[in-house]
Amino acid sequence: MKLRPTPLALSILASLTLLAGCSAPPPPADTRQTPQESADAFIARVNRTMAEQMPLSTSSSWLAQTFINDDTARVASDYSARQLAQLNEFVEQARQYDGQPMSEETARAIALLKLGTSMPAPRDPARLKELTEIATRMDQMYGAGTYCTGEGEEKVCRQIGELSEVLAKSRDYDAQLEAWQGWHTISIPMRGDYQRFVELVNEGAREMGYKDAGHMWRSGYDMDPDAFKAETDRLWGQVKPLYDQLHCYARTRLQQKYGERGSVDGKYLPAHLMGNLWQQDWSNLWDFLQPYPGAGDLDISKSLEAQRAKLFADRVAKLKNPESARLVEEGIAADFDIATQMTRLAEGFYTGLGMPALPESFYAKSQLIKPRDRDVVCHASAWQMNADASDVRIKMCIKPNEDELTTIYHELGHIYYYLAYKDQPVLFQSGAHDGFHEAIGDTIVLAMTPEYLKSVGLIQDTAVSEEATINAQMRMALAKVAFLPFGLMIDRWRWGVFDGSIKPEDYNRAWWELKARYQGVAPVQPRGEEFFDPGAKYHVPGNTPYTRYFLSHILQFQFYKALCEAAGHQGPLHTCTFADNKEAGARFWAMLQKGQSQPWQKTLKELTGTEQMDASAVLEYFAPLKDWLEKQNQGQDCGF
Ligand code: X8Z
Ligand code: ZN
Repeated sequence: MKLRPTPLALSILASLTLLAGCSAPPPPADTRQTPQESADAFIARVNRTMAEQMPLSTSSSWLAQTFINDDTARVASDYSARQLAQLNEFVEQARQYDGQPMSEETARAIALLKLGTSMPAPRDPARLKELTEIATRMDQMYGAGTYCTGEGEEKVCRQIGELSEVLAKSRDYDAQLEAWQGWHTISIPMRGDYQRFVELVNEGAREMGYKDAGHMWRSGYDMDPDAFKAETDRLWGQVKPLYDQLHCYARTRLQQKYGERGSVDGKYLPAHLMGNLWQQDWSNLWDFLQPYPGAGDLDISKSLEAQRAKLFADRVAKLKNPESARLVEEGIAADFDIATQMTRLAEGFYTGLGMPALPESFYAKSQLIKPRDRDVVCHASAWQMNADASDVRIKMCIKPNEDELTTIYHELGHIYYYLAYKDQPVLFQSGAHDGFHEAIGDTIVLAMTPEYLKSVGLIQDTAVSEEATINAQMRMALAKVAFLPFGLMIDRWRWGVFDGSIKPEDYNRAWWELKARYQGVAPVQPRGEEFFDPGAKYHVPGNTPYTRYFLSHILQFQFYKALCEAAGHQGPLHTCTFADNKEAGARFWAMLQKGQSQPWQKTLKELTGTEQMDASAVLEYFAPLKDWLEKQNQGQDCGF
């Protein structure tokens, strides 16, 4: 992850990105401290240096993720090392201001500087270099992850896209199991690297004055890190009863579909049957979890696939000589056309709120579809390439389905945050906290009601009935409620790994214990320590903190409710869309512009009237579904 300013999604750039790296050794004179430099002057110099160095370091990360090979890895590791060394130097220089009087703004900037990376690096140059090389290698290993079967001419290799597609579409028990297990082979070679990575970031965190890297991560929330942990427990307690109902319903349906094999020990959801490699989103099980088939057709994926098929057919119809090489070309062109149309649709939601159009360079420079000729990190991310945000991009491998469409809205949430806070000093160019950054696009996804989907031609009709309401609620719940315990368990695992309570010889056991405890999910065959299943989830090798997504899944309902109120919505919360509402857009934009310039509690209050994260808006939104689920689950032995 990047150093400070680079916001979160950047974060996604992961371990490599640290914000400002050096442009070339020796460090420019500006990075050296002059005697008697005031704290204000020091922070101004840090901001200036980071802004200057941002384009080169982000470009090196961009290349390493969009063109995976040893050369890009070498360059990216090198920039990451320079940047981390630079950060360590700035943090060291900042110590001289400890306890001195200074403006609130400068004190905040200095505090943020110390939290400027999720990959704190040892000061020792050899170990710092080792760390950045490991981080880059794990990131690229994940991106290049491939599962092959068969030999010679029979050899078939599949990457994350094809394997995910099996879980999304096939209902064959064994085909799903093979795809799931196949993907989990790609992380086996990461185990040693990860263990060393943990030692090195812990050393870096300790040198900065934290107990370990997890303690450092928990310190980034304008509150005591222990209180922060308690806060996540409290929020989880608020939503767990809703999750339990959804879990029980899904398990019953799985058992109806797969018999005894539909659950593990009659309690847990089988990891490979949830439509998603990590069981974090169950939307793909719509075919058999849909409460009322036919009541309100919400099959957006079908409609996007049809649009892509039409784009392809129109291209083929124009061909004079449709030989197979041309058909492949036209297929790729159609993939690109539909990906661009989906992105323009998402942009339209933001501009409809009164936000600016994306710069044209966004479309020229983004990676929207998977290139044919090389490995890339397909995991979606949003990039701010320079401090004035004149160059912003997304990197995705878009396919025409609902999941990907909502991910585009999510990524554009990051992009609009970058655009909104571009006039802040670099150290304040970040989300109010990282959960805010993750929540922007998702708040908009909540406003994609059936009425909105119809207005943009993604569904034909909106049905008004109790059945249709439950269907629409279930569609959201499979994405948002199913996610909640997953959002929490990843960092429960990493916090334990960083503080030493989870030992390397227990990495996998601890992982599955947490999956069982929080998500109620289990593998159908033993997953011993010969595997390293955490490494099969992007954010672990990518070193992106994950609690942000849990917080986002609470906050986005608070934001949504506030924006609905701003738009004058009357009636039940789940019926609101603020699409095209300029008042809601202005309120949202005002929040984004603040960036990280003030404590998040203040920012939250300005939008919602409260300083607390609170799941009551989640519960209000899903109240109809919760009632319905409780009725469905009557007589079942729920719980896990
Ligand atoms: O990683 C992401 C985004 C990029 S910040 C695509 N998300 C999490 C995930 O995929 O695991 C969004 C939801 C959760
Ligand atoms: Zn994100």
